[in-house]
Amino acid sequence: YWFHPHMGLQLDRALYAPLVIDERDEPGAYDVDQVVVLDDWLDGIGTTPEQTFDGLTSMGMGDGSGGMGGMDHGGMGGMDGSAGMGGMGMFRSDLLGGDAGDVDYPMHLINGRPSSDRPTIEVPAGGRARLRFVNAGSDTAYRVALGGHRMTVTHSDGFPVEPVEVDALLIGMGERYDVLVTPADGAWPLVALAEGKDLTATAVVRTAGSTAAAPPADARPAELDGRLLAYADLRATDAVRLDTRDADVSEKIELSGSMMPYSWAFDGAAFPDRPPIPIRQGQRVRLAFENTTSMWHPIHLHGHTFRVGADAAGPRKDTVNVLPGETVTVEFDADNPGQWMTHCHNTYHLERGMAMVMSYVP
Ligand SMILES: [Cu+2]
Repeated sequence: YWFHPHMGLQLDRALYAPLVIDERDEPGAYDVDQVVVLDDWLDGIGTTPEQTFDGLTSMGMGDGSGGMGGMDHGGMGGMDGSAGMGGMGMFRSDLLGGDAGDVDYPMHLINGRPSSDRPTIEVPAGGRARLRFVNAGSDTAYRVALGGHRMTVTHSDGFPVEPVEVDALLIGMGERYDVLVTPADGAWPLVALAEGKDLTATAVVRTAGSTAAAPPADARPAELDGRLLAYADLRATDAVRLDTRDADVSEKIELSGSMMPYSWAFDGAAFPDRPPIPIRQGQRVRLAFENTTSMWHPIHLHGHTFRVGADAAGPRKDTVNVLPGETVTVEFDADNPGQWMTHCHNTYHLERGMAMVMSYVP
């Protein structure tokens, strides 16, 4: 897990930390336990997050000349989109169904470090490492692979899944995956490709005592284009499955909005205007997120871990990527009374109001 604020754009200034909860009877056997936090970075080397947000929200407003009015105010560094903004369909990804992101980050980080100062993860020779990936980015999905190796996925958003072997993972903002790897002797590139943005964050996985040369800092291992984990590959373990039963509350929520004007919301109503969904303790709740926008959204629910899809074996998660044109259905049991947000985990979409409340009522 990880914890972080939902106040303004603080998340894009790295106000967050990982949180690892060890199971009392953790069945996994591994020699190294390493959190791998992925992040997109611009503060101090590009525009500030606030300037970036102002630039995005001023698109399509102003004088309307060529649809770019309003972009000429201070801090945006001109009209070429090079100063933090990557809107206007600049970033494309087939894996994300179209528009990959809104913000042009100059740098991508693993555990707070750029590729020029990349971290090394040391694993005993012949040993097994558990890597806990967290995408703490604000506007970037990462495609992650370890050169020369496959990874065995064991957990989705903190919940166990039946182990599945893949070459690469696509991780949306807010998503977490745990994987096991047993590196062969040597030094291997762990690469997080900023999906659709053509930049990488990297680390080196090195076996103890290996004198192998470090892989190039700009390595793009073939595994990035190998077998990619799909949600359909993930099956919750028996112990954490959510049984199938009729929903007491069933709501469709439209993911709505556009780049111009820069407007993101649920059902066309930015927070707090979308009415809360009332739920009662003990109810089964089904939410269908229908994405009618041209951009993907990682949708996150607070206070609960839902099941993705209608199958009892669907993975337990709390964040799910919904691609353009897709409808993703999730279910959860109302077992944690309170007022809980569900929101898009794109920090800039959230700041624009892509959030609403699940409200427990008596
Ligand atoms: Cu979004």
